[in-house]
Amino acid sequence: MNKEKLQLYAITDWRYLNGRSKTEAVLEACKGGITMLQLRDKEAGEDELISEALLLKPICEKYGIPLIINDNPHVAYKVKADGVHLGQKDGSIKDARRLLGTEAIIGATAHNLTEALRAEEDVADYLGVGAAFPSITKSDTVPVTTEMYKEITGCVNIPVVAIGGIGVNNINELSGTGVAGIAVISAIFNSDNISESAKKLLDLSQKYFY
Ligand code: TZP
Ligand code: MG
Repeated sequence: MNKEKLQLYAITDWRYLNGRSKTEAVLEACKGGITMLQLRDKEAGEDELISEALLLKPICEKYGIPLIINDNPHVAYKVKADGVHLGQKDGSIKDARRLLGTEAIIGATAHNLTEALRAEEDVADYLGVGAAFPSITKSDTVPVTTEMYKEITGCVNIPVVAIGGIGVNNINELSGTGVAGIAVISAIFNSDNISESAKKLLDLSQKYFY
C-alpha cells in the first residue's frame, strides 16, 4: 500500500459526536485532511455497521480517502470498502485476504515484534502499533515505548502506524521511531473543531514522518 495513506489515519468513535451527526463528523475530518478512515463501532451489530459504512463511503470516495472497516471482513466485502483492520483476537489475515483479494488493504494490530513479524508473514499491508501514550478512548492498552517502535519498524518492511493517546502535544515524541504516521480517535473526533484539529495533526505528521 501507499504509506502516505497512513500519515493521518482517523478512526471513528461515535461517543465523541457531541451532538454532531456521523456524516458531519467524518466530513469535517475529511476536510481537515485525514488520509485514511477506519469505521470502528464496537456497539453496532453487522447490519448497523453495514448501514454506517454505506453512509460514510460516498464521503470517503469524494475525498479519495480509503475506507477501512474495523474487525469485520464480511462487512468490508459487502460494502466494497477498501479494506479491513484486524486485531489479534479478530479473524485471520489469510482468511480476510482470501475473501477480499490482493487489492484490499488489510491492517493488523501488533503490540510487539513477534506479532508484527507474524502479521507481515501473513501479508498484512500495514501494522497498527500501540498504545504510544495513555488513551482516554481505550483503557485496556499496553504501553509501546519509542524503543519498541524503533525495533518493530527496523525489522518489518510494511509501514507502521502509531496509535494511542496521540495529539498535537506529544506527536513529536514519536519522531525518529520510523513510523509512517499516526492513527487517532479522540484528538480528532473529540475536538470542538474537527477539521482544524485534523489539519494541525496532518501538518505535524508531515513534519515528523515522511
Ligand atoms: N487501540 C490502541 S489505543 C486505541 C486503540 C483503538 C484508541 C486510540 O484512541 P485515541 O483517542 O486516539 O487514544
Ligand atoms: Mg478488532
